[in-house]
Amino acid sequence: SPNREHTRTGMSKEALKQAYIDNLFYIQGRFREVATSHDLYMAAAYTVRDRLLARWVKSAQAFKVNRARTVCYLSAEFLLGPHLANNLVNLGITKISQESAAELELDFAMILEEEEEPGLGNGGLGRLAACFMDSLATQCIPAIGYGIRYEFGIFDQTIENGWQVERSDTWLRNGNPWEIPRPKICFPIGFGGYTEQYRHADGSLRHRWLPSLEINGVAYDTPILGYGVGNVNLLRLWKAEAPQSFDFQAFNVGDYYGAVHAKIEAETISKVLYPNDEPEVGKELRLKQQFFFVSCSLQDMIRLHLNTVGSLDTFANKFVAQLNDTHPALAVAELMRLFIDEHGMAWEQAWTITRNTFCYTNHTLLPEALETWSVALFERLLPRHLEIIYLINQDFLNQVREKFPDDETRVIRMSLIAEGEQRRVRMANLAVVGSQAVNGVAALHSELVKTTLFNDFYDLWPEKFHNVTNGVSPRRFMVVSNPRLADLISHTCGHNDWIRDLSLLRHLEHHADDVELQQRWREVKIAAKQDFANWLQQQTGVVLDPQAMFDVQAKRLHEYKRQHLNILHIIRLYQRIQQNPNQEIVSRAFIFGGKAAPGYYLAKLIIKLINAVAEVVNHDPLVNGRIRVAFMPDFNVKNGQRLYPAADLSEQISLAGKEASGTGNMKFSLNGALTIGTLDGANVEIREEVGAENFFLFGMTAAEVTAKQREGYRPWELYHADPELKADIDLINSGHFSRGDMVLFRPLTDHLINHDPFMVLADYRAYLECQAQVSTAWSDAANWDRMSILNVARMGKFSSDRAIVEYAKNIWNVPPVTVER
Ligand code: 26V
Repeated sequence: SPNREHTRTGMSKEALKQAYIDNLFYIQGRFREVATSHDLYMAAAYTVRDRLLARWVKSAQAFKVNRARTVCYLSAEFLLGPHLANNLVNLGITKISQESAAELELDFAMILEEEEEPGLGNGGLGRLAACFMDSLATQCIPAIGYGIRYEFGIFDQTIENGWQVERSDTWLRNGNPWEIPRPKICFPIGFGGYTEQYRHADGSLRHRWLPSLEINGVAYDTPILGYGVGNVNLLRLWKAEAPQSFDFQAFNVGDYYGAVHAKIEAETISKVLYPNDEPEVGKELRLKQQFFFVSCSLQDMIRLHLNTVGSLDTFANKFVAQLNDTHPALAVAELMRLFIDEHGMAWEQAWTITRNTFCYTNHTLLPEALETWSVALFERLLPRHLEIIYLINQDFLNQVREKFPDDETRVIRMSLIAEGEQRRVRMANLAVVGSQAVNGVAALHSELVKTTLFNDFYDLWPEKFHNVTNGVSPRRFMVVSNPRLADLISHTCGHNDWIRDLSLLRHLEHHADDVELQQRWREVKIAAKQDFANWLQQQTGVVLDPQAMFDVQAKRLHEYKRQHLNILHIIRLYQRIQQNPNQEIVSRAFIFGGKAAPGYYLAKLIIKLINAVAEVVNHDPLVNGRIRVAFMPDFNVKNGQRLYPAADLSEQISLAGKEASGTGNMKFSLNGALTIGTLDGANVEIREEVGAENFFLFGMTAAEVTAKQREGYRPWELYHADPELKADIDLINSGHFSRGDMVLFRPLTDHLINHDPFMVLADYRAYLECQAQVSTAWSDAANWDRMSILNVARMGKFSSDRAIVEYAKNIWNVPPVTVER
C-alpha cells in the first residue's frame, strides 16, 4: 500500500517515528515497554537502512545506464567505526531523529552508544580505506570496496595491572543490521594441487590449475551513503564457507568427523584479522586470506563486466582497481590467470589489460613491514600463480636489461624474486610492475618512495610515480564526533557548506582575533574535555581536570612512533617537581591510547611503563594533580571520536622519515588541537598549511637522520653526555616506577642506550625545549585559542574528499555520476 511505502522511505518526522515503531515490532518482535537497549538500537538501524536501500537501488540503476567506470578499492582492512550516527548525518536527519527519539521518550545518546563497531582493521591503513569509502560516495564516484568479512576484528584491549590484555572482538555476536548477505554471489576459491597443460576444445594448448582444495567466498554487502547526495556505493566483504559438496564426498567414505573438520578448516580463512604491525609469523593463513579475497573480488568484477558487456577486452575501461598496500598484490597474478587460463585470452593482451587495471598505494617504508612470501609456500598453495609470476618476471627483467645493459646488480635488486638460501616473492615489486600508477600517501613519503624504496623503478618508469596526500572524513571526525564545534563553525561561517568543501574553513581566519569567538571556542573545547574526562573516569577511575592542557598521543604502539620519548618528557617534569616542588608549572593531563601487536614485546612493555609512571605521578603529593597521566583502554574508532574533540596538544613525534603520513595528526588538528611534531609524513604539509608559527616543530629532518645513521649513531654517548637524560632513564632503572623492580624495564632502557633504532635519545633535548615553548604558549590563553582557530581554518586540505578527487583525476581517470536525491 502507498502508506507502507511511505513508512519505509519517508523522511518526515512522522514517517521516521512510525517506521521506528514498526521495525521494533516486526523485526525485533518487541514493543516499547519490553524492549532492551539493543532492541531499540536495532530498530533505529533498520529504520536508517531502509532509507539507504532506497538510494542504493537508484544508484545501481544510474550507474548501469551510465556505464560508468567503477573504482574497486581492494583492501584487506576497512576500519569503519559505528554506522548509525554517520548515516544520520549523511542522510541529513540527525536533528529530526533526535526530536523523534525525544517524542518517543527514547534516549538518543544511549541508542547510538549501543552500536558495536566493526573493527576490521589495525589502524591508519584500514581507517583510510573507510574514509575513502565515505568520500567516494560523497564525490559521486561509483565504487566498490572489496575486502574480508572477518568474524573477529582487531582485538579488544583491556589493561590489567598496567599490562595490555587482548580479548577477542565478537562484533557479530548480536547480529549486524548494516550488512545484507548475498548467498547467490558466491565464488569457488582454490588452493594447492598442481598445474598442467591440456588441449582445449578450441584446439589451443592451454594451462590449467587443478587445486587440491576448493572453498567458497560469499558476499556480504554494506551500503555506503555519501553526504548530502543520493549516491550509495557498495562495500562487499567476503566470508569463507565450505561448499555443500564438501561433507557429502567424505560422507560417502564414512568420514563424517573428517568432513566436519574440513568444513571448519575452510571457514577459518575469514575468521580473524591479523593484528599485523608485527613481524609476520604463522604466515600461511594470511597468504590464504589475501588470495581468498582477491580472487573473489576479481571473479566478481569479471562477472559484473560480462553481465553488461559480454567481452573482457574492455575490462580496464569498466574498472580501475586500487591496491591498498601489497596485501592484495596477488591480484596481478590472479587476474592474469583468470584472463588466460579461464577465459582463453592471449598473454600480451592479458598483460596490457592487467596493467591498465591496477594502481598501487604504498603505506610504509619500514623494511620489516614489506611483504615477501617464501617461494616454497607459494608453490605449495598457489602453484599456477608462481608460474605466472616467473613469466611476468622474465619479461620484466628483460626490459630492465634493455634499458640498463650490463647492470646485473640492478636486475637482482628489481627482480620479483629475492634470491638467497630462502627464495622469496617480493609483493611490492609485483605491485609496482603490475600497476599503471604508484603513489605514496604524503609529499615527503612519496619523495622517499622515489628516491629510496623504489628508486630503481623510478629510474625505469619515472612517470608512474605520484603523490596523493591522505585525508580524513570531515563527516565522521568533525560533524559526528564533535557536534558542538561543527555548530560553532557553521554559525561563524553562516553556512554548513564546509562539510562538503572543507577548504571553506578558511573563512574562520577572519574571526581568529574575535574575542567572542575565542571565548566560545574555548567553551566548546572545555565541554568536550569534560565529556571525555567523565568517560575516562568511568573507564579507569583516573580523574582529569578539564582546565589542564590535554596532551594526547593516540595511535598504535610502535617504537618508531616514539611513545617512550613522550614518557621521558613526563619523567623530566616529574623530577623537576621533586627538585623544586613550588615552581610554577603548567597543568597537563597526558593521555595515551593505542594497541600493541600481541607479539610485540617492547610495545607492550611501553604500555606497562606508561601505566607505571601514571601510578606514581598521579598519587604523588608533591605533584598534587598538576600533572596527570592516563592510558585510555581500547583506542578504536568509537573511542577516538570521544578523544579527538578533547585534545589541546597532539603528539606527532615519530622519527622523521618513518611515518608515511599519519592521519590522527589531521583528526586532532581539525578538532582544534595544536601539534607538537617532527618533520615527518603529513606533518610537513600540516605545518605548511597552518603556518610555522602555529606548529611546534622539533627534531632531526629525514636527511639528518640518514646522515647520522651513515656516520654511526652512538646513543650511549648521548646518555652519558646529558645528565637529565641519564637521570630520567636511571629513574626507570632504579625501580621507582615498578615498586623496586630494577629489571622490569631493562629490555627497554638497555635497548635505548645501546641501539635506539628510532633515535629517541638524539631528539630528546630538542623535544624538551619544544615542550617548554608549548607551556609558554599555553599560558597565554587568548593566543592559544587564536592559534587553535587558525589551525582549523587552514586544515581544509586534509579532507579525504580532496584526496579522492585527486585520485579520480590524476590516477583513476573516473568522472562522477550524480544520483538524483
Ligand atoms: C606494518 C608493520 C609490520 C611489520 C612490523 C612493523 C610494521 C609497521 C607498520 C606496519 C603497517 C604498514 C601499513 C600501514 O598501516 N601504514 C600506515 O598507513 C597510513 C595510511 O596511509 C599512514 O597514515 C601511516 O603513516 C602508515 O603507517
